[in-house]
Amino acid sequence: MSTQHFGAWKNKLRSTNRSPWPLGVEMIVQAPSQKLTSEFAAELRAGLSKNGQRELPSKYLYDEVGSELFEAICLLPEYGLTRADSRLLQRHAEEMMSRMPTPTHVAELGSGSGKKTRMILEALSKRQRTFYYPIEISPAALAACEKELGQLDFVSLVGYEKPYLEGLRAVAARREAGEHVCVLFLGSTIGNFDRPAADDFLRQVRAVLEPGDSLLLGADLEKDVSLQVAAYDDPAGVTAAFNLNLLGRVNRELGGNFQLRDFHHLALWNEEERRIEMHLQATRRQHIEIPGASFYFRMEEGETIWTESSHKYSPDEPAQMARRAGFRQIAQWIDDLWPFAQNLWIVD
Ligand code: AVJ
Repeated sequence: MSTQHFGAWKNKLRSTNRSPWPLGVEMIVQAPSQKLTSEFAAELRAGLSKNGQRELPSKYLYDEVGSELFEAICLLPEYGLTRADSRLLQRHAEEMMSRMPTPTHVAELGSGSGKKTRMILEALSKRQRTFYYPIEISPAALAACEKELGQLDFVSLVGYEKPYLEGLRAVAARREAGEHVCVLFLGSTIGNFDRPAADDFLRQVRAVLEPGDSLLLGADLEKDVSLQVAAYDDPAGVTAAFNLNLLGRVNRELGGNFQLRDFHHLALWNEEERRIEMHLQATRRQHIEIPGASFYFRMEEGETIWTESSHKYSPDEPAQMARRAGFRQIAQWIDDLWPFAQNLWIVD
């Protein structure tokens, strides 16, 4: 196609494109439900109107684009976390599942694409027919998981597009006498919670469970700070794109006017809290309008929006967290290449 033709074609399309964003975007982004949109708007208003540090909840990073960018992050050489998680499951899933009573069904908090879970389901299914309940608020991630694991013929998959605890309660409500539940919380997603909030969340998970049930918790461990920072600030800019896409999502779903080019991705190690923080820093003063959330504000040059925390743990920390939440840690496996732990907790 010659440049001239291309130009003419583009102009023709542009004149019929009445949406505020580039052509074609509507087709690739699923319209979220009314309820989810108003929750997004409410949480966005609450986070962005904070005095001092503005914030956006990290769970909103995972729309269709964000979920794909996260899959790409998992392939980056600097982000060893997912490979360590997978290696441990690969090596020890049999042993882990051999410790479960029969029958044990699997509920996974934040299924992601489902790739890691296959090893657990295969190990369990050697001795029983297994129900698998992925619980995931991202429809894109849930669909990917159903595609990856829905075909296993020894597994019945029932997905819940719900927040973690709501989904878990729905799973528990289905349980019949003598059936046990193993909750998977992999990939160090627990790290997105502040330490007190993690305790509180794990206690709420425990409250849904019964003796003989279990929780397999993946936790990324503290390591050399430069390695830790590089994992969240890769030179190819994939993590930056993942972070910036959150503003893109606000623009698409709530009609915001964030200029993504006027923000800079930051990954900082907070020594006191022992966590990586991702921020988006305004590189110039700007007026932000988000009509879908009826929210308007000004950002000063250098000001940041805090978008995610990824807490890092000492090797002993998971066992202490287990105790505080009413579990008992019965085993821990640590990867030998990338400090990361799988922690197996049971309810006595
Ligand atoms: C999926 C929440 C575990 O915190 O390491 C990756 C998300 N953020 N790179 C993490 C993430 C930036 C990831 N978790």
